[in-house]
Amino acid sequence: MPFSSLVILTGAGISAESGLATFRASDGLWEQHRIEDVATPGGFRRDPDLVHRFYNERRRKLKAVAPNAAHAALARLEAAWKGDFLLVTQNVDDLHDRAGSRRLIHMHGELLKARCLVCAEVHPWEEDLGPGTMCPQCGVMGRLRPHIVWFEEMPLEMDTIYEALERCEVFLSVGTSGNVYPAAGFVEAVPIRSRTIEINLEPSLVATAFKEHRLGPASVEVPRIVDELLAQGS
Ligand code: BV8
Repeated sequence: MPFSSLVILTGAGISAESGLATFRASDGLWEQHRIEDVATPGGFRRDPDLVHRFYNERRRKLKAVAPNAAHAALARLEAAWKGDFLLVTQNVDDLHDRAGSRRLIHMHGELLKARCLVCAEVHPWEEDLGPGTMCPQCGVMGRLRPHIVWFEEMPLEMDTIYEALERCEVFLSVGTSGNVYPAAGFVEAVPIRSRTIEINLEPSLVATAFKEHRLGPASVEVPRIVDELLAQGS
């Protein structure tokens, strides 16, 4: 089965070795803040300055880190893969982009983009956001939000993602705890005969839904499976 259809899902674990904290590790980002205070629409309505500070800090940190061997391996796989290929990330960092991934969907949005609540324009955004920030498109001040999908908001490009899942022959999940839906349910949406592989430091909450498991750091296990997939062509 040369170069079958491949869908890959990544989570915060693939960026951990680049130095970005994951969400549920002991040093997780959420430790300093309750999820509902910084990653929900209600939290932003209640205290926009707190939410802006939370994302401004993460945007600054992102400039100081770099993609790791796992990000590079997935970009290499995409470049050499002759079948259908889609990389879906839950991560809002740009490490897959910087590693060269192109057929990539950021289903939870992107830290380096801002969206205007007045004109809905999405802008690339590397600096801080705050009450004094003006929308380059409509000129209104202080109505820009991080282009991030918060809890209770609909993830992006779900139709494209489910179309790819429903016809994929290989589904690979890397570095996600299986806490957050709908991403955690993707493995249930692939055809029953597909190859399903989970790479993680420890079994995720949905590990039993996968046929194959590889426990270990992404920087070791992802280059390894990429070499195998390219050698087999499937
Ligand atoms: C939705 C952006 C539906 C923010 C994120 C009530 C009302 C509405 C919805 C719900 C509800 N109750 C529950 C829900 C569903 C909810 C949900 O799942 N909640 C959870 C907490 C129970 N989901 C949603 O709200 C989603 N939307 O359902 O909309 C809807 C329907 C109709 C109409 C409207 C809406 C939206 C979810 C998106 C939230 N936004 N991110 C931000 O980043 O600031 S989610 C956030 O968690 C990140 O994106 C992160 O990627 C994601 C998942 O976490 P993981 O990536 O898995 O990271 P984690 O730390 O958990 O795990 C890391 C793993 O890596 C670990 O297993 C670790 O062992 C491993 N690891 C660590 N190091 C390594 C490693 N592995 C390999 N190598 C290493 N070196």
